[in-house]
Amino acid sequence: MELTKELREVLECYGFAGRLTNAERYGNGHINDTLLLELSEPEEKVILQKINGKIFPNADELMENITRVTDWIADKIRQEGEDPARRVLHIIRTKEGSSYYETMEGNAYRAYVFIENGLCLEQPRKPEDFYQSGMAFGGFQGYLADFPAEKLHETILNFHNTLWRFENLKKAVEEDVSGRVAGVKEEIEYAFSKEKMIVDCFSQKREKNIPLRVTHNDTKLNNAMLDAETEKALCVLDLDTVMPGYAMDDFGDSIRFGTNTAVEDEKDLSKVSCDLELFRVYAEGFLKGTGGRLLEEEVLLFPLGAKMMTYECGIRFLTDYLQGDVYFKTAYPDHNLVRARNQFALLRDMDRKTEEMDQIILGCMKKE
Ligand code: ADP
Ligand code: GN1
Ligand code: MG
Repeated sequence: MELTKELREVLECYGFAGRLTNAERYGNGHINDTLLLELSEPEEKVILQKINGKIFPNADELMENITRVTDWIADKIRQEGEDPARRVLHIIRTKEGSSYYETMEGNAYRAYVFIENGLCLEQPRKPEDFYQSGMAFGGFQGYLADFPAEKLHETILNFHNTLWRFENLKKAVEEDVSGRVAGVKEEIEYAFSKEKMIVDCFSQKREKNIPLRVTHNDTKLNNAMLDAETEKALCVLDLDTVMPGYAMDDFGDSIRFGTNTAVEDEKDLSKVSCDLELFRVYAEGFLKGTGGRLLEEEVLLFPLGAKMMTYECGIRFLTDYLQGDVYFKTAYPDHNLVRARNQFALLRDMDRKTEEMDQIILGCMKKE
């Protein structure tokens, strides 16, 4: 890959010891631009990310969160007598000792030590993979259970406030800036028909006093890393959205992505469904990872968390489609619409399977 003037400026400020031998785009994230840098003499691999400034305008607060959380987890791992090297992200500092660098153009870049021999999957190859990712995300919540939440900045306001997302969709429909509303009447109608579920979820959280915890908030399977050799959980990546949140949402977002029998942008909706066996193994792994720290009331809301996160992601894709694809990276013009339809198909299937999901959760709670 040809280095731009800006990238050369970034490399200069990091002052890596080795000579750059290769730089290429890496991973499948929808938000940041991720590069893998390979250096030689001495050999080193680095993940360099251009932080998406439209989504995260305050790099200072963002990186302060990530520094605090990664330092905290590394300490916990050391206290367990283990080596944190591959178990948590490690920020590489600039020559001046900063956790990120802002270029002359005003873009923020950060660098992480590349974790060797890791696996980030788009779909579980087998149920055990999903169990392990449950362990990783549940464990993440476990490590942060006594973290002082008030020290965290809210990097994206209203991130998992589904009611706010719903209002945003309504606004996007009214404004119709891209003239796309007429072509997606059916999807909009379906999204609007779910208002009761949102309201009901909010009342349940209030009535049951569901606590706010420090959560990851973006628990997609490809944000957890497994060890390629042992196939066991290694660490959790993509810490941009670590903020106070609900356990049911971290659980639910993983279910949305990982139990889907198709990929998130599969166009053939007959392939989309929620795999209940994967739902069960994830619940087991996640609960094991949290180490019994969650209240019964929180765990009982897990199936609703899965439906809410699937719905929320669906309306976020649909809103972005109506707004002209300004948020998520897209590879073709209808990409966001395809993703929205996919999430709605998954939600329809989850609605059919709610009772079974409830039974599975009850079964897991008995085992714990
Ligand atoms: P985005 O916010 O765009 O999703 P991520 O932080 O999730 O960006 O990074 C995208 C991908 O890059 C991850 O899914 C993973 O495959 C890879 N990745 C990120 N950080 C590391 C790391 N430190 N070591 C190895 N791979 C990484
Ligand atoms: C984005 O960054 P990435 O690709 O892991 C998004 C999530 C969505 C997801 C849908 C900061 O996640 O909220 O659920 O895409 N992250 C942000 O695939 O908006
Ligand atoms: Mg990611």
